[in-house]
Amino acid sequence: MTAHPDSPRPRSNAAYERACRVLVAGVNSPVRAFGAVGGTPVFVDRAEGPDIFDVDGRRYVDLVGSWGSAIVGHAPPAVVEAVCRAAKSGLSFGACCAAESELAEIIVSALPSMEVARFVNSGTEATMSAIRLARAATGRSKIVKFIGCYHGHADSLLVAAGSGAATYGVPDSAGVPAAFAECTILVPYNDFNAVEQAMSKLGGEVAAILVEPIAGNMGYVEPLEGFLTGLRALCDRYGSLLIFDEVMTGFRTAWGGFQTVCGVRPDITCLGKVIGGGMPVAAYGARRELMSLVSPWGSMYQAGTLSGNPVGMAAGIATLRLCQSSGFYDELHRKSTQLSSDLRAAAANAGITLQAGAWGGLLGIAFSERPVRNFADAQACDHKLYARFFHAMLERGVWLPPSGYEAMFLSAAHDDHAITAIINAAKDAFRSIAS
Ligand code: KE4
Repeated sequence: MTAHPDSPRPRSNAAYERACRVLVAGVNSPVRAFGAVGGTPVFVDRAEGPDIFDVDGRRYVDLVGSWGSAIVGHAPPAVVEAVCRAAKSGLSFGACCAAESELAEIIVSALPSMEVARFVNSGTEATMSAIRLARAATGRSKIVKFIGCYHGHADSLLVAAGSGAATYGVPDSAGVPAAFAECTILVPYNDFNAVEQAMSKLGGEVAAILVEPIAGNMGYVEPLEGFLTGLRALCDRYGSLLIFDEVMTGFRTAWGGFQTVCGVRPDITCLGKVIGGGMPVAAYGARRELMSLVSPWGSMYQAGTLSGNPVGMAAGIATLRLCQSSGFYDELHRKSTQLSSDLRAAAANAGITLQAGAWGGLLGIAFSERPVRNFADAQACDHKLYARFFHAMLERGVWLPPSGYEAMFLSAAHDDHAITAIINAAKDAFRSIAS
């Protein structure tokens, strides 16, 4: 049975009609509108552990996890309790509080490349600030970015972006001045020769190379052997800074981030999602000498009303404390690699070739005959088949990302029962879309 994208969810449909009267496309972030998979967005009532429940009372095993924030599952009691306790003492002070230092101490202790951090409220703010810092530190204006990587919606980064923009087939966003795009050099992900050529021409003008160490916004794309170390060497050769955007991979692929796995030390790291545990918390950071340029220590201005607010800090501290439990990431990695392997096998049994990969709690699939190495490969995947698979899984109680350009997110709450449910649904869903 391939479910009709609009299978009866009367309360969701009514909620969506209401939302469309006052919110752009009824959503507060484009990917949620189901534009890439068709059908009407499903409205969530609540979430708990590995599960999400819609307003029509249906239950789903969730593989979006608030796009990575919910790494210990939804509404984890220890985190909810910490948030409630913090909230009772005030929601935001606009002044210093010890919780900011406590969360920063956990983060910098996990990342050898980071001595000093600055909290912001979104991944977009983190990458935007990191780029400004690189420009302030080098006095240069150009940034090298990889086609298909998504770093939030700062103007200079919405040039051949991945994620939402790519999903809508609009790699360049309206409203981005040409002058901004001219400061951004675009090269294909995993194409070291292309980066080397770009740097040989413009390296002296490049403030930073910005990269997702595992790309999670054109599906799931791992760096080829030597790619990240090569970027490090190029930055050293031309005096540019290396920025790792670990908003998605940070504290998800490993304690600290993928930099602790690949052994490449970036100059600046951007974090988000997991470090807020679902609350709007993100950060950027670097060695002290670089961060000394940030206001009010230095002349690079960056600020934020709600940055470091006590409730977000409490959520982040409680979440990271749970991530520090023994074997946390080994178990996540075991489950996600097993799941990606089982998905590949289930697809093959239905005569479908599926690419699938995983690292830590991050995984992804692609309907493609060959491995996905860059954005062109990602675009060549069968996104229509992904859309059918999305709805077939939704009808079988599994909530996948509503776009083939997204990655999937496993949590510590996804126990064997939840993973078995995913695989059983997938076996049936692959058969239904293959017919
Ligand atoms: P936010 O501004 O959405 O907090 O973070 C932007 C960002 C930065 N860097 C990376 C590597 C990211 O993946 C993101 C945001 N991720 C998307 C998921 N592909 C968020 C989902 C959405 O846009 O609704």
